[in-house]
Amino acid sequence: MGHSNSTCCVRKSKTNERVLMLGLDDAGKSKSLYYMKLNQEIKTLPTLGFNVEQIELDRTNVIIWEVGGHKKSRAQWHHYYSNTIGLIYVVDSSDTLRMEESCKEFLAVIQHPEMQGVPVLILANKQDMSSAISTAAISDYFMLDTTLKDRNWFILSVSSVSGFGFTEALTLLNALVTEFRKRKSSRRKREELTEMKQS
Ligand SMILES: Nc1nc2c(ncn2[C@@H]2O[C@H](COP(=O)(O)OP(=O)(O)OP(=O)(O)O)[C@@H](O)[C@H]2O)c(=O)[nH]1
Ligand SMILES: [Mg+2]
Repeated sequence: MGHSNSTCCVRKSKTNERVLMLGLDDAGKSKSLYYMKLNQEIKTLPTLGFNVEQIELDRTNVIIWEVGGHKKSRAQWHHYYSNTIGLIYVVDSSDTLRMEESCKEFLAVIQHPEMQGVPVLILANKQDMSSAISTAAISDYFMLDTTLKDRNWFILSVSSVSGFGFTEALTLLNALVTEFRKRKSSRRKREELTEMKQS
């Protein structure tokens, strides 16, 4: 009898972390979310409000919030920013007419004080379409090397019709949120230490 102090059998439970999925209407956010969750293509309707799904990654359970991308919904995006550990920004790679609009919305999100330093995974979606532009072209358009220089980020070609790219998307998301969580926790420890020294 008695309480075992051994740590060999203690499994750390996974934490639940919030990831935000944004992008213009019709970019393919819902279809991407459910490809990540179910590993299959599903039919979607425009998102009124939000969809929320839990996905189990290697180290973390992420709760992905997909918020509708129509103009009216975009005004609500900021309500979802707090405690976000990762941003998935979905771009319709074939919608060159709205690339500037997408870029403008993207900049507004990443420059918001609550989104400072949050890692970003950009899904260059609809790569199955012949009119799709490349990740390099999107990176140039969004000037990612400059706009995201304060954080970790990746841009990835995907198609939420064929499923191309989603295995890698989950691996990258896992790496991004794990790294960010570690940095957040060591920053918190440093702050606690400073507070203790000052008191
Ligand atoms: N060809 C192609 N069509 C796609 C792809 N992803 C999404 N679509 C289509 O694009 C349309 C919009 O997809 P959704 O996933 O609903 O878009 P959304 O970004 O969630 O849109 P909102 O919720 O309204 O903001 C649907 O007709 C999808 O079938 C893709 O990778 N390839
Ligand atoms: Mg949607």
